Amino acid sequence: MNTIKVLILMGSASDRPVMQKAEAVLDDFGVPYKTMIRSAHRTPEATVQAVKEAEEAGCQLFICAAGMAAHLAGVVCSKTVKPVIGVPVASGPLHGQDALLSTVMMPPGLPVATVGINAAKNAGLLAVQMLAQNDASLTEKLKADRITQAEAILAED
Ligand code: RP5
Repeated sequence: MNTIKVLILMGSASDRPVMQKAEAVLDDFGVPYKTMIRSAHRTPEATVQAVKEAEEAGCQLFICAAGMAAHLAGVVCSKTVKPVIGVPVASGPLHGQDALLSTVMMPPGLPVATVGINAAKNAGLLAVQMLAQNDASLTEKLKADRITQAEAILAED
């Protein structure tokens, strides 16, 4: 695996349309990442292996997206002490309510920073904010992004 700062994992290829918004943010900020499809339930061993290989490649944090009984972020959290951001995906008959609770309600001692249902853009931005703690260039880009957002809202008057 080439050097990366973020590993994006998603439970199924069907999650990809949602997660492309996180990829777009990382692309915009110039953060090197890799995306893989790994499932807590369908490919548990391969999921653990992906975490191990990502850390060896320099990965600083994980973004994990899954729908329904969404245990991917929790399983990844159990295998690393790097930050894990969870994205509950609205797939299935409960429209992401199940994934939200499965992702956010971790037992004490194993935190997953959970964003809103399908909120992949925020997951990408939170990842950039975490990396910006040790990167002045990313900090400046984030400040510029906030100004751009404000200007866009005000321009809608
Ligand atoms: C979850 O089940 C996946 O993350 C996806 O959101 C959902 C449905 O998966 P597919 O049946 O589309 O593969 O594990």
